Amino acid sequence: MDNFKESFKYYKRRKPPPNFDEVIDIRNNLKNVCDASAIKCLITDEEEKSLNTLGLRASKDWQVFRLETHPDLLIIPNPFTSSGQRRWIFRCLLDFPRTPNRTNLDVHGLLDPEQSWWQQAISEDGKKKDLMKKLRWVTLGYHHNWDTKHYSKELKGTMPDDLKLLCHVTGKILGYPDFNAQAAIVNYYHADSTLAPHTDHSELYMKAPLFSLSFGQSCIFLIGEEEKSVKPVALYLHSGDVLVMTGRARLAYHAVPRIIQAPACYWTRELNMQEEQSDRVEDSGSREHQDNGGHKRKEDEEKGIPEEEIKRRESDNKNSWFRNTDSKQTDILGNNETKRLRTEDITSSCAGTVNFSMCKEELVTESMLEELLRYVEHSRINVNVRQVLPPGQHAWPENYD
Ligand SMILES: O=C(O)CCC(=O)C(=O)O
Repeated sequence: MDNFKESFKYYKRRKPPPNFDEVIDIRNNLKNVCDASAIKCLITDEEEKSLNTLGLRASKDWQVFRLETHPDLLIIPNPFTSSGQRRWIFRCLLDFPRTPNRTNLDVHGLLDPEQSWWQQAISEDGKKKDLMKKLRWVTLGYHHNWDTKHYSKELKGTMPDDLKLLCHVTGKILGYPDFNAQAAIVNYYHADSTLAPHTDHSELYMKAPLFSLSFGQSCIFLIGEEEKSVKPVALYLHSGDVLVMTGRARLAYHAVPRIIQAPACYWTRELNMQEEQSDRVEDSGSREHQDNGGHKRKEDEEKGIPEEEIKRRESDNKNSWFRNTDSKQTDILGNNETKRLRTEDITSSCAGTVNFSMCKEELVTESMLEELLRYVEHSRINVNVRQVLPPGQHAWPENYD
């Protein structure tokens, strides 16, 4: 009996909608979940510094959980800052879907290889062809052939350095210091998209963990065992969540039966906060509140906002791309106009970072920025990163086709 399929169909169902009571939501309830933060390993100062560059919070602020039923499945609820999330969203939309990386649109001849998917998708012609909705996947590094279920020895794009570094440092924190990201599949989901039950077994080396980063809209993720007869467990994945499949979970059936509206725009959180603060300033008529972090903290405490959330907000604020200088900070808080996204802040912040290459050259106009954020208001992006070859092995076996 395929109990996995039954659960998949159940959570996919529209009429009547399923009951979501059993779905694990780590942000709200730790039922069936264990705190595994104690497994975190030390990283070097250099690596710790790189976290900030990669849009991640300090490792001491990360939480790690395991499911009671699946102790090899590790979940880090949103280790990203809001600006970090935006940065990765832009990477996935502006940079990754372009030659030499491969997309599902290549075989249809719908894309001009000289231009990025995004440039074409926002053009009048691209809108007619509905290119925005038609992009379903991009492969980075070794290309995965969906028909043969094999990686291609020859068809290989570059693995972006920032993504490699992100997985390397995250792996090190979780006790997998040798992880080497060699291939990634970036999945693009819309409201009605699903990903059918499957296992990931095309990699020649299955002992390495698999890293899965989620951005934009939320989803229900099902994780079972190696046999389809085992009924899977359902959990929510929200924007910024990092799922790491190790050990038995690495071999387990999994699927995405449903995209769910995100409970919050985690990727614009600190911008919303600034709006809130700015509104508050306008309400109170006093500008003294603006830079008074202590006051804000006290107010949040009085409102009953949990300590972890307060810290997260403080850290978001500190790391925000939109607060490059003190004078800007005052401006942002005091001036209505600065409630909007500031293109020039994004581009200049991008320019200062390692390998977030496209952002610095690309014409990120205000309308484009709005369009980028609109995309994730309706869609989910998942970056699924794998090691393909065993450690130290660079060549493919002779008989690999
Ligand atoms: O979208 C997800 O969370 C899972 C993606 C996945 O399982 C895959 O790409 O193989």
